[in-house]
Amino acid sequence: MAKQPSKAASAAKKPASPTNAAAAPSDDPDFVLGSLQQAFEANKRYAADEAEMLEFYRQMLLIRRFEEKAGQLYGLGLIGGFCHLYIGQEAVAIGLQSALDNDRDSVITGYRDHGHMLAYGIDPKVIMAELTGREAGISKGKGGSMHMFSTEHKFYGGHGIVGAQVALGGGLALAHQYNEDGGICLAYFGDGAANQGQVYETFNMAALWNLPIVFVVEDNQYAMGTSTKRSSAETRFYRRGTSFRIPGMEVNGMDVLEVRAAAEVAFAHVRAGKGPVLMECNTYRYRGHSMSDPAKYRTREEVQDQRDHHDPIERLKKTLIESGKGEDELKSIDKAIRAEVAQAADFAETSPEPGAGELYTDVLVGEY
Ligand SMILES: Cc1ncc(C[n+]2csc(CCOP(=O)(O)OP(=O)(O)O)c2C)c(N)n1
Ligand SMILES: [Mg+2]
Repeated sequence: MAKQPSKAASAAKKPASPTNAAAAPSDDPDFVLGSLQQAFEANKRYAADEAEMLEFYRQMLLIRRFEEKAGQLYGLGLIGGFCHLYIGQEAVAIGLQSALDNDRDSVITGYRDHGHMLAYGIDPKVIMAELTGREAGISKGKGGSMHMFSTEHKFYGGHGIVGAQVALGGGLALAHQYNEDGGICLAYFGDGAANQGQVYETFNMAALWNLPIVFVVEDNQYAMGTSTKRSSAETRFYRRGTSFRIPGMEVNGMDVLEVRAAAEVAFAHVRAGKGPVLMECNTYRYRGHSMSDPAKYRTREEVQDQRDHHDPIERLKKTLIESGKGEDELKSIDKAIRAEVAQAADFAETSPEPGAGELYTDVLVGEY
């Protein structure tokens, strides 16, 4: 039988689920790509109180100083393997993760993952010790920069295979739905990963099964040395869920209050059982793709322009000062963070390496 025009079937508006896969979600005539965007646009900057703003400021600054220090330790040869810094993108992780319910929600990301871990308030010492491959590291020094994990926090990595975390995130969301634990999954990926096939397989299943997941494209404008303009036919990534009937949101990822406002709208939608959301956060990485990137594909001026005119920490600082905070108080926050990061680096340099026996642990899961 030929496919019916969708309007004729408007009565069949049942959400699909793994156990109810026969209902056709495309029979819902009400899909509007920008439905959530409208709600978000109406209230685009989260009305944070002073304490919240200071906390966002402190958390973003912690990521910035931590990453600067990680860059130094890498230069000194204390961090092996790859190391991808998050400098410039801080507002994305903080704006989104500050809105999560850490008792039930899960997070998964790619290899640019230090900031997402710091956003939990995890002690910077154990994250830095992971970078230097020490026993005290959050993955006992065996994960390193790209493969950090904390099941305790429901943080599921840290993944080096571009785009793989999106499909795994779909699995996490399915587990939330199956276990009826009320949690949602936040799955981050890059503009480059957005061109991976498995991303769209996941979109399809997530929409079909109404999974509780927020897909976040951190569009930092480059995938290694390739700009989005050179690699992507559609650079407005929020539109890429359209054919799966996933509403899209377009967010300034350089403004933590804007990201947080978008998070409120997206999370409420997903938590209400209305299925996935695709959020594009427009951002910029100041450093190279990884520590070994000479960054010849862009000009110094381009980077400087972002630093001078779009920096997320400076933007929030301006808002704080306009609301009456003194520069001195903000400086003292920076001083305290620098001291905390210096201590984390000392710890990471001086704590012991894992014993040889660790080679045989965490390799296979036990019986279950
Ligand atoms: C499946 C796969 N293909 C290629 C690579 C090599 N690779 C590592 S990072 C990267 C670029 C990804 O860029 P993007 O998704 O924009 O994330 P960003 O690094 O900008 O955060 C590539 C191609 C890989 N790790 N995995
Ligand atoms: Mg990118």
